[in-house]
Formats: sequence, C-alpha cells, structure tokens
Amino acid sequence: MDGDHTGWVNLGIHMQENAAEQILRSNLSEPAMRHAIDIVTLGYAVIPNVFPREHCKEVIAQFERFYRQNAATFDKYRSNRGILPRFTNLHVALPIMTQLFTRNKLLLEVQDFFFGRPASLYTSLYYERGSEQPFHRDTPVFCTRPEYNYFGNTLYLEDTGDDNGCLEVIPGGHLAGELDREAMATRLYGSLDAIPQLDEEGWNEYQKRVVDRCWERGYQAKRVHASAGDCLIWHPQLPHSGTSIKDPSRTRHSFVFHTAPVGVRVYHQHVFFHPSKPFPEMATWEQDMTEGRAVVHHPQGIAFGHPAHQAFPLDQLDLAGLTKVPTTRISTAAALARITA
Ligand SMILES: O=C(O)CCC(=O)C(=O)O
Repeated sequence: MDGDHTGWVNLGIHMQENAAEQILRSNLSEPAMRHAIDIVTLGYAVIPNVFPREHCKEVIAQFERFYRQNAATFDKYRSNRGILPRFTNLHVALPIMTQLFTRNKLLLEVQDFFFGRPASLYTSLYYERGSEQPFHRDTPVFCTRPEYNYFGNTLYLEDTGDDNGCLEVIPGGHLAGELDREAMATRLYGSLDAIPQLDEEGWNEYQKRVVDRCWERGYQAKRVHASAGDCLIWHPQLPHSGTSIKDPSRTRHSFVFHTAPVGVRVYHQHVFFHPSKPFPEMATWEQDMTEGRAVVHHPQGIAFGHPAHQAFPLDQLDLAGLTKVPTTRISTAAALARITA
C-alpha cells in the first residue's frame, strides 16, 4: 500500500489491525482512551464541552466583526438563499480559531498517540451555516504517504440539530475497506499518469461506490446532534455528510479543521488514486509555530471554497480588532527538530 515507504513516519495506529489492543495497553488518560476506542470502532468520537459556551460566543463575535469589516468583499458570494460559501483557512486571519486546535487537549492527546508524533493543523473550513454535503470520505483530498495519516475535526460553536443541519455519519463505514482505485483511475483517465489533482468525476464515482457498499453491508446512517463547545473527530475513512437545513434562517457556526502528523505532506486525488506509487512523505511548506504546535503556513491567505473558489490575500482585508496570537515562522525541518527534540 505504501510503495517505497521510508519509515520516516508510520502507518497510524488507527489504521492498524490491533488498534484497539494498542489503545487499551497505552497510557492514554481514561477519557482519551474512550474517545480513541470510539474512533477505531465507530469511526468517530464526540468530546463534550471542550470549550465553554461563552468562549464559542466570543469566537462567533470575532467572526462577525471580521465579516462586518469586510462585508463589501464577501456579500456578493452569498447564494440566493443567503448562504455564504465555506471559508477555507479562516484561522489564518482569525487566530482565535487556531486556538480551537492548539488548546484542544484531549483531541491532541488522542491524535498524537494515533500518529505516533505531534499532530499539526493543516487546513480548515469555517461554516456559517450547515454544509448540506452528500456522504463522502475526505481521503481523496487529504492523501498522505503512508496513507490515512489525517483526521477531520469539527469544533461546534453553536448547537446543531435537524433545523440548522448537523453532521450525519455512517458508523462503521470506515471499516468497509478500500476500493481498487487504480482500476477506477485507469478507466476514468486512460493512464495512472494522467490523474488530475482534483476531479469531480473521480470524486463522485469513488464516493458513490463507497456509500453503496456501506448500504449493501447494512450500515445505517446516524445524525450527530452536538452542542456548542463539543468537538467531533472523524476517522479519515469515515463516510459523513451534512444534513439539509430545514430552517435557512438558522446559522450553524462551526470550525472544521484537518490535522496530520507534523511535517507530513498532504496530497490530492493524483496521489490517492495511485496508491502503488511512492511520493515524498515530508512537506516542503513552512510552519507557523503557535502555542507549541505546528500550523501549516498558507501564503495565499484565506479563500471561499466550493462553489465560489475565490482567494482573499490577507493584506487586502481589514483585520482590525481581532485577537492576535504570537507565532514564529520556520521550515518544516526546523519544526520537526523543535517538536521531536
Ligand atoms: O459539518 C458538515 O456539515 C459537514 C462537514 C464535512 O463534511 C466536511 O467538511 O468534510
């Protein structure tokens, strides 16, 4: 599966057959152990009350302040229903969001253990309302060598339910196995050397076949109603979706963030659909060291994701009045030396 894997970073414990045994033998704290077991057995875990409600309100207040100051830039991207596209890497502009990662103690304990090295913050998505996304696995766009060294996470800033759209998971769907991705890619693109980095057709076909397999095997979907301050972690292979929003006037502020072992390079579909081919395991990008954790530096600033796909460099935005958090920019090699020393 890992081609010429150099052993610089290992297959995560969450991907190993005896994961549960390793968790139970570990010296994780009791709550971290429970959440780790949920992740390997169900495919997800909810850590309750990671941040107090008051803190969630403060994060939303900073988002609203930022939005107001830049409304002339952003308003035109709202849909006819008033829905704002999701922001990509908003934590770069609002460091109070980065702290939802750096101060998330149990999450860090669990993920450092699974990765076998400190977790780092790779990218994020900020949702003002529910995402209404169909069921999918994230792995085609968060592909590492070795594979599956990645977690998806949400810190809910408001309560979520059927009215404002919540996350829906297929418990156990992470254990439904992997497809023959090279056969799929050869049929779709003619050659394994012609796989695009991102391609909707490949994405849709992969997701449909995974989800069909889950239904054929009798897995059942489950809605996760979370409260403000709860954190949800999902296994890299867990199929999940955002349910439809029944009441479009209701917001569902939530911060989704993507984690990987420090220094690990993350690829897209051209690597995911070609699992037999070795690719460099180590990142070449810089890291913004924040509160002892590596946070991948994104020089392009923030962006609107699907369907707008529009970047907004930070120097063109009004960031006045937002919490600042000290960071130091260093190379990935220096971050590794510092963190693993
Ligand atoms: O929170 C949601 O509605 C879904 C989030 C999601 O599926 C994702 O960001 O991959």
